[in-house]
Amino acid sequence: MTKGEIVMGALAPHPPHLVYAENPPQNEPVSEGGWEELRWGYERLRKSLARKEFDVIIVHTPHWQTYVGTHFLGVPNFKSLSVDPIFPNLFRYSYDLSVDVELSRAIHDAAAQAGLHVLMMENPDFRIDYGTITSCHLVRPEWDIPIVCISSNRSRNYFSVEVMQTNMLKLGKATRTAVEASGKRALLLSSNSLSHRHFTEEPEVPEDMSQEHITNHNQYLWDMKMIELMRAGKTRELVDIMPDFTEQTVAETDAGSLTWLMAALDFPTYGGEVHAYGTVIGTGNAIIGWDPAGA
Ligand code: 2X7
Ligand code: FE2
Repeated sequence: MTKGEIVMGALAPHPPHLVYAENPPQNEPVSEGGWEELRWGYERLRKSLARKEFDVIIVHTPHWQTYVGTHFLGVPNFKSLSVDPIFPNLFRYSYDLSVDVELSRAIHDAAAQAGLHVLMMENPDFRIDYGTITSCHLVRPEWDIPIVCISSNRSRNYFSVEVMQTNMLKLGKATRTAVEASGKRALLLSSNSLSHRHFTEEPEVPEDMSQEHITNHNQYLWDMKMIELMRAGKTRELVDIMPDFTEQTVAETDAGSLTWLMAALDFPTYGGEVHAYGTVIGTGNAIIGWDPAGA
C-alpha cells in the first residue's frame, strides 16, 4: 500500500454567519449577504484545493465538547437538522453526511496507543455540531467526500491550558501516523476562530456590516501576532505562545484544534497561505492553508 498523506491543513473557522450569508439551499434563514472578506477567503481556499485530490476530510471541532477524553464519529451516515443554540435565527441547516469510520477508528486506536482517553461515538441519532457542519460546508459545499470528526476535550476547563496542549500534541501526532498507515489522502481542518470576545448584542440586521469590527484593539494585535507566526512558518513558536494567546483573548484555540493541526502537520517551517482575516460579531477569524507539497 502506498503511504497515506496530508495533502493540506487549513485553519477553517466556523461562524454560522458565513453559511447564513451564502444562502445555500440547506439553510432555512435567508440573508442579504455579509462578511464578504471571509467568504471570498473561503473561495480562495477552495480554489487552492481544486488542484488537490483527497479521500477524506478530518475536522477537529470546538463545538462537540466531550468532558472525558476525545471522541470520534463512528457511524457511516448522519442526516438531520442542526440548529445553532446561540444563533437559531441564522443557522438551521439540514445535513446529510458520510463518515470514514475505518479511518476514524484507526486514529482512535493510534491515539489510545499514545495514552489518550478515546471513545468511538456510535449513537446513530447523534446530532452533529454546527462547527463541523459550517467548516465542512464552506470548504466543500458538495458534501461528496467522507469526513472524520474529532471532538474537543474540555481539558483546558477541567485541568489547564497546559494539559490541553500536551494532549493535542499527542492527538495530532497520532492522526498523522494513522493517515500515513491508511494509504489515504487527507485534508485536515482546524475549525476555530482566533480571538473570541463576542459582542453581547446582535445588530437588528445581523448582516449589517456597518456594525462589524473587532471587539477591541488588543485582541486585534494578538490575532496579528499569531497570523504573522503562521505566515513566517514559526509554528513551534506559535504552539509555545498558544497558552498565553488563549488566556488573553479567550480564544477558541482553547479547544485544541489549532495545536492538533500543527502537530499533525509536523510543525511546518514553510509559511501558511493567508486567504482572509475578518471579524464576525467581534471575534477574529483567519482562513489559512498549509500545503506540504508547496513547501
Ligand atoms: O461559534 C462561533 C464562533 N466561533 C465565532 C463567531 C460567531 C459565532 O459562533
Ligand atoms: Fe465557535
